[in-house]
Amino acid sequence: MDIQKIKASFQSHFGKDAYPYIFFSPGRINLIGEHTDYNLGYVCPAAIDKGIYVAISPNGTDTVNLFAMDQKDEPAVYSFDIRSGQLPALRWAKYIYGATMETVGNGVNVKGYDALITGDLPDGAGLSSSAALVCAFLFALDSLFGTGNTDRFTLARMGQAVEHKYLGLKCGIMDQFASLHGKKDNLILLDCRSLEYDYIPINTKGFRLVMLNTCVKHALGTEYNERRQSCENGVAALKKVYPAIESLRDATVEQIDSVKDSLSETDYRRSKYVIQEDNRVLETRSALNEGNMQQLGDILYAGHDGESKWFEISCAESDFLVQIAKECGVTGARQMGGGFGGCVINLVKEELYDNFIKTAQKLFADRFGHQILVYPISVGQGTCRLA
Ligand code: GAF
Repeated sequence: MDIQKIKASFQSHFGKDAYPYIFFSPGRINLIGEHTDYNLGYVCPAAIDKGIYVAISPNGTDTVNLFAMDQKDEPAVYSFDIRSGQLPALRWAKYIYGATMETVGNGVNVKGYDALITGDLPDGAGLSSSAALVCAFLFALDSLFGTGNTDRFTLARMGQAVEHKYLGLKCGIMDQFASLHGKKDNLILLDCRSLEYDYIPINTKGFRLVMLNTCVKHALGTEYNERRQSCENGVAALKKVYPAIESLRDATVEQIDSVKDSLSETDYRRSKYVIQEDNRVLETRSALNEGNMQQLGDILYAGHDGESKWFEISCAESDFLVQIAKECGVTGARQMGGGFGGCVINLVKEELYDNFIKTAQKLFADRFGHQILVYPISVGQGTCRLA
């Protein structure tokens, strides 16, 4: 993205004298560990080099004026009074209102500001555009009106609170954590209970990581929260027999099997998926450390199978792409993110790459009547001020 162009757009929208600061927060991929974060387990995300850019300047009033220049689904302009306590009706503005209110709640004396939002991250693609938006604002408001020293763990928790309180999505902490803690060319192995994390350099020599966007958009909501409820039901059943269990992170496959009869079939299946997915993240760490790409690929396929059949968060388009990947000899593939569409991540041998992409594009278009989008993965830095 061209910073000068962003500044020029800001100035033409808000008036020539305005001179904005520019902040950036990235989207994320997740190699493995889906729906494990709110079960206090493990995840393996990374920030990507695409994200949300915010040009922002205090305006000396109590009013926040927003211009979301790429917005197509809803009106692109919105204003609110910081003291009104009125949740915006526009979905995109809710995130910014929430980030503003959480910053106020963190003891910062936030004043009115003008802000332009733009970016190069597709929304609804499972790449966490909403976490990128929220983290960009949390970081910017802390820098502009606070000390700028709020630690990134706190900002990640505030970002999660925005989803919970203002959007009603009972998400975990992975997306906000990854956006804020991204490091170029590194995956993050995060323990979502302790928030201890390790950076793992991405070393996939001879292979490429590529995302194929099904272009099936799905704003996470009821179905996501239902999955979380199933997991909580699983924990409640386990706790009766194993009182030390506080979350699915603490349970083994044998333990969930032993309480199968006290759960609905759906809650049992979903809880078991989470326990197995947690194990897959830990196996992924070993596979990466040993450079065992075949093992990593097998884990990705097993993860997709679990998402599709056990946790029920896949869709026909994602299943189709994973099947094509298998048939083309791709080492591993799975749907990525919260579910119900978005991107499939693929680990492909260099020499198979071109044929795989061509075949996937053709077969997908023949079957579903629209194109997939292809994004080679480039892992970048976390939230920062650019100017
Ligand atoms: C969404 C949520 F926001 C994350 O917290 C996580 O649960 C993810 O879905 C699934 O792994 O992105």
